[in-house]
Amino acid sequence: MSASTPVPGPKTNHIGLSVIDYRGGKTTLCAGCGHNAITERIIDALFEMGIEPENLAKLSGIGCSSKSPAYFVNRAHGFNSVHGRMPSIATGVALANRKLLALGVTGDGDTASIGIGQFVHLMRRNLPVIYVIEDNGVYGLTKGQFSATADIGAKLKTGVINDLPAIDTCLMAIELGATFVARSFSGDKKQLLTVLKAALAHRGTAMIDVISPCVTFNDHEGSTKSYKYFKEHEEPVNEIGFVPYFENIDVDYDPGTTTTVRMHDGSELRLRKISRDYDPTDRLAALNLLASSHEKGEMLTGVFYVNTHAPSFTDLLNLTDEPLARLPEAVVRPSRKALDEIMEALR
Ligand SMILES: Cc1ncc(C[n+]2csc(CCOP(=O)(O)OP(=O)(O)O)c2C)c(N)n1
Ligand code: SF4
Ligand SMILES: [Mg+2]
Repeated sequence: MSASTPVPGPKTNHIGLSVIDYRGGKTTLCAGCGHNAITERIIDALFEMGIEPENLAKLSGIGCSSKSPAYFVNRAHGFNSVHGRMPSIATGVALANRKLLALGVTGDGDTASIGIGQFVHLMRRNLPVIYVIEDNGVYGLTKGQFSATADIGAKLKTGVINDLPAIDTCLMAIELGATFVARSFSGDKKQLLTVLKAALAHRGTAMIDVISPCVTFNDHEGSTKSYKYFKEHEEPVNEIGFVPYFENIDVDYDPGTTTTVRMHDGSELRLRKISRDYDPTDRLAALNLLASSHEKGEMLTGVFYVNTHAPSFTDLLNLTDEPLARLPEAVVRPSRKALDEIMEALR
């Protein structure tokens, strides 16, 4: 290269940032942990969608998975809550400042064990939040006990067999009212990235259960959440295509086999049938699909359900356009006269 040849800079997205702007601290998780691969995909998705780092609120509970937000987008807001309590914090964030993009990262223990009560209420509210479960079937941080998403018959390294049925967080989320529900695999780069980008374009609860093997405590023979087992048994129900609103939407597809969903920001999600004849906009069909897959022991992935018409929690509350957190005191605080009248009425 001659001295005058300009050196190309890093690739930038449509808001002029490079992928470096979406990185976080260096991971302290085990090498090979599925959670690290999910972090990489989250970074790629936020970069490709051109999300403003300062507009992002990263939320989590406690667990190896809940440490993940420290490893992406340093410039974002962040709140690492108590074990299983991330939904309360996410609700506060989304209501206090509706302009922020709330992204929760949690574990299967954080969500389906200690946090299940919080999880169900978050799902039924359809709060605008992206809720990613890094699902390894165990409590990784506390040395690998079974979590409530462990499959019946799965075996721990110690030989202990799980004889309780698994909670299916996707089935629960659809039943309760979440409006974008998907399952993916940390080892499936393309599918996971596409699902995350579509979730970023959704305005309602986007619940994504990502199978994420724990290489230290749950990646052995007898585990149903190991890399080997999931690679051999994963069955995608649809091929997922996503065209963001800022790209040419005019791409060919076959309407006979593809369901196209227009997302809130104008992007298009295209779900092409693979083997099954089912419509991901039909809630009952999605519930049936997941319930029957349990009977057969199938490991389905894909976008199971999407509904862009249901009102979100913030729509129902009819919040002001100006974020509540930014309203001046004169607007949010009752006058002295109004307070005196209230006190008088209570005498
Ligand atoms: C109130 C409370 N109870 C128990 C614990 C101990 N604890 C920490 S993390 C964890 C489970 C984490 O499992 P999961 O959410 O699946 O995350 P992973 O480590 O597998 O990613 C438990 C039980 C705690 N920190 N706080
Ligand atoms: S213990 Fe398991 S879940 Fe935790 S960082 Fe290591 S591999 Fe990941
Ligand atoms: Mg776990």
